Amino acid sequence: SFLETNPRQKDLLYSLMDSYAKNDVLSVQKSIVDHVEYTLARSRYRFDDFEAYQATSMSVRDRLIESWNDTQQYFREQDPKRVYYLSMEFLMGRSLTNSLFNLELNGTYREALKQLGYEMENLVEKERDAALGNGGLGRLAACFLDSMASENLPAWGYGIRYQYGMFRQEVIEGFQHENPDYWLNFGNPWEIERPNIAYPIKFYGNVEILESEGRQAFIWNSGEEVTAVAYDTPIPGWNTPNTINMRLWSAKPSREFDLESFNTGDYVQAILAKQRAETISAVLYPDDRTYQGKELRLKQQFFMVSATLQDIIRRYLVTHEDNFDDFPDKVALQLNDTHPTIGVPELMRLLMDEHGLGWTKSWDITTRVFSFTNHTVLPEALEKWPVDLVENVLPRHMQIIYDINWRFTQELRGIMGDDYDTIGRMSIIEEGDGHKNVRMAHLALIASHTVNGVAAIHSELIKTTIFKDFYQIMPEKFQNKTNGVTQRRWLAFCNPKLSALITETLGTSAWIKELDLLSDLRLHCDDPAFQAKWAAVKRENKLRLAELVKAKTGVDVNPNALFDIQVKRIHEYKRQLLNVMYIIHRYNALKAMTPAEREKQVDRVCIIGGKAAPGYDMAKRIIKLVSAVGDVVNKDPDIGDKLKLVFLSDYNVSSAEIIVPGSELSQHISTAGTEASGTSNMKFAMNGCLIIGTMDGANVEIAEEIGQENMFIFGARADVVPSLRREREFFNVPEEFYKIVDQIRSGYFGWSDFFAPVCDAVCGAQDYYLLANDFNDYIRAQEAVDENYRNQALWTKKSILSVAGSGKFSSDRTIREYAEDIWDVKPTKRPMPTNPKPYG
Ligand code: IMP
Ligand code: B1N
Repeated sequence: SFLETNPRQKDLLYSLMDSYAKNDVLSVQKSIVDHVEYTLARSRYRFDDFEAYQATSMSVRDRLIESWNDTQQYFREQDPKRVYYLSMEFLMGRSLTNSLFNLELNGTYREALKQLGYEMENLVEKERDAALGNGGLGRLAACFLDSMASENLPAWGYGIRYQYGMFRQEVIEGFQHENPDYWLNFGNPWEIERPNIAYPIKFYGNVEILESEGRQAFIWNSGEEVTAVAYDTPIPGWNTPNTINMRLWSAKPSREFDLESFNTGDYVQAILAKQRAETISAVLYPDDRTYQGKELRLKQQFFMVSATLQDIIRRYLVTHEDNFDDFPDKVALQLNDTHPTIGVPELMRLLMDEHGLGWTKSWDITTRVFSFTNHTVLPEALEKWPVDLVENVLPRHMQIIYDINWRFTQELRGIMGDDYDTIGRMSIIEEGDGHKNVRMAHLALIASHTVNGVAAIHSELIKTTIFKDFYQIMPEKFQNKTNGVTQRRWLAFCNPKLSALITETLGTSAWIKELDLLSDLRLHCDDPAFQAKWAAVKRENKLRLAELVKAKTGVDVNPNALFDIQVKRIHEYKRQLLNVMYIIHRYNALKAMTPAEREKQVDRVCIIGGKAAPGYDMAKRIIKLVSAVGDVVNKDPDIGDKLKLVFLSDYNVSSAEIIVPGSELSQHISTAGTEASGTSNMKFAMNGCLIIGTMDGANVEIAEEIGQENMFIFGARADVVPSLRREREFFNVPEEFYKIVDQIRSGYFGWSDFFAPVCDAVCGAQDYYLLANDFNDYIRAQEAVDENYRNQALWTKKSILSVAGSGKFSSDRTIREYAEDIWDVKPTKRPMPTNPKPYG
């Protein structure tokens, strides 16, 4: 290389940067003020909180880049097997606090800023959330990045740099309004644009088949080409010098000129057509768990995986000169649900058409690198692309999918003969009245060496429901990887007071890396002095949450009340409606009491929050119902502080960081068998919040770890749900339930016509999610909540035991399992940095 033949330049370059950025208070101040002056071009004598936030972030970013560069350099030298996490969503939230803590620079920066006249708390609030995800699936990807960095894995996240993330929700008179989230408006200090890491992405056109030397060559003449440009975000690990990378692709017009428009002289039209390329990465689809057969979405998926695979192959070839034999030993590709599955035929195409490998070799490589995570059994979420659409947008890929399917169905015939029913059910192509669809889950399963569910119950369910036929013939592919969350963001940083108390009590902060250590808190659960400290922390966190509620809703809530929370996407299967119906029941009961009786009841503040997909009519009606019930309850002078109900708008990662620590009871009440895992349940438990929930998703394992006696479990179990749906012979005749439905229907809360469809959806055979069946048992569980809350010592003990039992739910544990059982990647920790910097 240039430097090797020019040792003098190398000496010069080294002497210019022979040490790492210094991390004493004065150096940090200098670096912040330098950024104010030279990067922001503001006056170093006067800059506001937002500018201080920007300059601070850029100063932190300088330090992240050092660590990032050295880590990537080390990975290049070591050339370990790398894992690539492919996801259409990364719900990262804010970065400042997380970066400062992971770099162990929080104290220094806080002090540096204080001396300059700025409070860290205020600057932190200036950061916009990076909300490139819908909910659990996208947040899981973000927790995984944190854990992969902290576990020193040679890992990458790959996704899309949407210009508009998850919409900002405003609730006006109970109705949801969606506002665009143009999060990049004031710049994003955490990303680094890589203009020279760019790949062409093709769409449309046709495929030519050329015969040469007895072999067929396939030439894809595309009809549209865009460029994918890389933007990198450094992801620092905790307590390690490693910093890994999240690479997001942004669509730019390609440099190639569209020949036809050029020749016809329509220069301006040609430019405008190019400009439209940028729409590919413009916006995140806000439809959580519902599949929409939109062409743009397919183009987004292909755009992401094509750029990613080209980048991965380029990286591989740097050290493996045109020989793909070792590719499966160097590359693991994880599909986060089916969304990146078009990467399967794209890898086949790249290997065959661009790199000249044969089918057999390409298929062998493909099936050794891909693994697939399923996140839902809800039929409306399963991706099925119309064959016509795929043929039009990606003609070569449709051919390859047909070829994969032909070979697969031949294999099936070898196994099961002429059982065409089963073969038809398993085929990648779904045939139905004139329409053909590509079943992406089948493609993902066939091409992957492993498929996993995200909680034990869910991993069992996929074997008996959506993937039953596949489980019969390839049981060895099926695994479980119970989800987890990062305890750095979700306990250590978002709940500093509880975190300090835990560290003091355990005598170590090692739990921030080894969460199982929390189990020793059990030794202290009966100690009244410890309980008092624990309760005092919870109270402070409740006050913080009460401030948030006041700021957002104008409602004053009583901090002595039980804080009861349900925050998550609004969806019928999550049964926010069941929660509201119980609140109505509670309200009716309070109204029927004498003032003296009423006085004896436990005070409750009920908080419901979450976004509805913009096209999800029922979910929007449910939001309106929450507001309407809240309006009646909150204004009723008989009720006062006994019961409050608020809808907290625009629930997102940074509001969750306040809500979770301040909650006492949290609701995870999906119909058993519908919530694949849930991850907020883990966060709430980790922060000493008790769970009321069904035996669904990860709740089942949380109950195993924490003990059912420390939770409020109710409702039908998953194994009886199908027969309950069929037979409708409920365990209890829920008379009370139907009375409440009628109360809503009759206009007690206003809007009777508007709520009629909501009422219809839970009556009789329409009640798919079995609200009526579970209602009485839910009331029983809620009564147990009150009884427990009256005994504050008992409640606090259960709160301590919740935290003590949450060690399993660290995403570090999840990632270690993926690394060992699926990816076969090993920790690759770079040596600790030394000053002066190593030369070479
Ligand atoms: P769950 O569905 O309750 O398990 O929530 C999944 C996680 O997604 C939450 O804990 C939040 O951290 C995150 N999240 C952020 N914004 C949203 C949102 O608008 N809806 C749902 N989840 C969100
Ligand atoms: O993934 C989470 C789980 O904890 C939740 O239980 C599960 O519901 C969630 C299509 C999805 N499943 N499917 C989606 C999201 C966006 C989209 O366009 C489907 N999200 C989940 C993490 O495992």
